[in-house]
Amino acid sequence: QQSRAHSVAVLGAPFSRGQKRGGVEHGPKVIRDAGLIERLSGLDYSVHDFGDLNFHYLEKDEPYMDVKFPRTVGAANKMMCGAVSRAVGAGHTLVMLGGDHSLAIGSVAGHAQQCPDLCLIWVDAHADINTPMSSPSGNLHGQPVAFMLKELQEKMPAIPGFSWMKPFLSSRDLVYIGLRDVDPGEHHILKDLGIQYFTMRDIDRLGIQRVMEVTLDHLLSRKQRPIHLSFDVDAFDPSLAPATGTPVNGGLTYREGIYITEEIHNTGLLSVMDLVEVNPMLGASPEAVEATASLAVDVIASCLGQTREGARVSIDEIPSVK
Ligand code: 4U7
Ligand code: MN
Ligand code: MN
Ligand code: MN
Repeated sequence: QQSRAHSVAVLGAPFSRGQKRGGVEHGPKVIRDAGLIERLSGLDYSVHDFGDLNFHYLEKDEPYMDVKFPRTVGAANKMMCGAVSRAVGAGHTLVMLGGDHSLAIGSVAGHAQQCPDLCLIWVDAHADINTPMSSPSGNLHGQPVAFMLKELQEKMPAIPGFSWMKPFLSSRDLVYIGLRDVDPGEHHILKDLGIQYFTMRDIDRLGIQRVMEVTLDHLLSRKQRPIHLSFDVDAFDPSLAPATGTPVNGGLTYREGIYITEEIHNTGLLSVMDLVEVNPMLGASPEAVEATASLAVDVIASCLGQTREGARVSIDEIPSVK
């Protein structure tokens, strides 16, 4: 655990076939350009930038049922799974930069290969738990959680491109935070499986402090185990994160978002995080794109120990008159 805490690996995932809007494949570049590597190095980590994965977009990839680009998304996630598994196996804390949220299938699957007892915190406006049958859009970025859950196994058809994986996560090991746009089929699944979730309304009622207390208690009270954080930037209010494909009004404030990540850091158990759905082609202006990317950097830095009270330093690092 100690050696792990001192080495952070960053992996870019320029991929967009989990949804229809172009540009989200440039997410890793704008997040790096906003100063990610420098910020993490400043937190006293040895930072390993693994660069970007090189995904292949298959030319012939007909929809299966209504699911768009199944083989392309399946192959990308197979590659993602291997890369995340190797990085975690080598002892790094991993930061995955998306790309669209379909990539979480491979990211969490690869993490689970090394840490079968992991738990998952999904911060998002959306539940991303549609099955191919319940999905209103056919876009795989709205379905990643359905691929992971053991309890949904018999509701999932065999999708071409995904034969390399099988479900690995129990629904009790997952908590959602920030929900405010949940499809009817998704709501049914959440209730049916008794999944722990906090909508924006719950945050309004309970406050973010209580939400994090219940979240961490739910996941960690029986035993301490590795945390996978999958953070969709659209969890934030669109006024803060405008450059994203599926914005929904009434999202997290800056302070709520950062409180979530500070609490996760304070557990000492964060093992892998995804920061996804930053799309620089969708900001109304260059400033809007920069604001979204810089928010993404703040979220990641806060997950890795940047605090609002300032860093602890030894007394001889502080300039004095004598
Ligand atoms: B994201 C949606 F129908 N639920 O399935 C769907 F509203 O990764 C949106 O959270 C999914 O941004 C959004 O297509 C996926 C839709
Ligand atoms: Mn979302
Ligand atoms: Mn999402
Ligand atoms: Mn989105």
